[in-house]
Amino acid sequence: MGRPLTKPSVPVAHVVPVVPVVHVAPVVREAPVDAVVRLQPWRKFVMNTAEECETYYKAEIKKASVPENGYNLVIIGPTGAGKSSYINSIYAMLEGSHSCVARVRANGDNCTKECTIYKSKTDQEECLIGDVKIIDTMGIQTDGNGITDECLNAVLDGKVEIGNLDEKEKMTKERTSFRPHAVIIVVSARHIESTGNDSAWRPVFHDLFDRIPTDVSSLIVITHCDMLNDINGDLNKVYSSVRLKAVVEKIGRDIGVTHEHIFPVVNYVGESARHVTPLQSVYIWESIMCAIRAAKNKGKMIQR
Ligand SMILES: Nc1nc2c(ncn2[C@@H]2O[C@H](COP(=O)(O)OP(=O)(O)OP(=O)(O)O)[C@@H](O)[C@H]2O)c(=O)[nH]1
Ligand SMILES: [Mg+2]
Repeated sequence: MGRPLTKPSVPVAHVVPVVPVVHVAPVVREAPVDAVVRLQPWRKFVMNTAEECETYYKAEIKKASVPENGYNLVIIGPTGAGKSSYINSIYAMLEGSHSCVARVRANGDNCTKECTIYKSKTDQEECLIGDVKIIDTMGIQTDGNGITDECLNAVLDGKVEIGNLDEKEKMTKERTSFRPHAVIIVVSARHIESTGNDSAWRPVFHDLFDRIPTDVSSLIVITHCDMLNDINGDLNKVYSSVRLKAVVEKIGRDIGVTHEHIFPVVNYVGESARHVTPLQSVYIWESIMCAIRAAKNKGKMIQR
């Protein structure tokens, strides 16, 4: 059994006191409002411990991603949001150790320069996510330097040129064989927090959703949650962070997404990438489970 995610109710032990009880009027101190709010999780874990959650998510993913179903998950979002890091995080969990399949940017430059497809190296029967392919894309930028409109449309239509396929694969693949079954829109919590209501990003997101074909599911993954002030790297605080809750609400309000399709994660980057832990993985498992289920069920999940 691992560490409980929420405090289980402790049974009251009946102990006979061996020393006389001195009755002192209790000092009642009211908890600061902020502390009360912080302790109230706005989202619950499905199980009591991170390990139990992992077991549950893995079983659900296995059920949804049977090998004969090949699903394409396309990752889209602003440059620097953490799209490639999210893919690395998924593979880190699948492999149980730090994975660096996708190149992540280290400085200001946008890093992913071409659409890249990732699939598990292990046999489909053995791989937890079966024949699920994850397609990384170039970042969206408001200054016109990111992914082009044409490329974005091609990605959403499955007709994009995938950079890392060898010539033989390119020849044998139908160009539409990369049509997405689900689109994962990756946004940074810090970015959303810092954008005002008149932000240039709002029309970009609206435009993006309008382009997603109606039979393709979409969901949102929020990265950089560890960097919000009231989380500050403490993964236990993700679902009780007031700031993150505000970010989720802002996305829900501005983009028109229901909260159950928004998934906060902390990617395996930097120091945290050294060890894959159940607690950090829980958030990522939940998002990928929902993406695979969405791919299986099809149909747009965004309510606008
Ligand atoms: N602290 C923290 N850093 C993150 C997280 N996710 C990504 N990063 C960092 O954010 C930076 C950008 O990550 P990338 O994965 O390259 O972002 P991207 O969306 O693929 O960027 P482009 O390829 O340029 O579109 C890197 O320095 C990552 O280490 C996260 O959840 N927490
Ligand atoms: Mg990238």
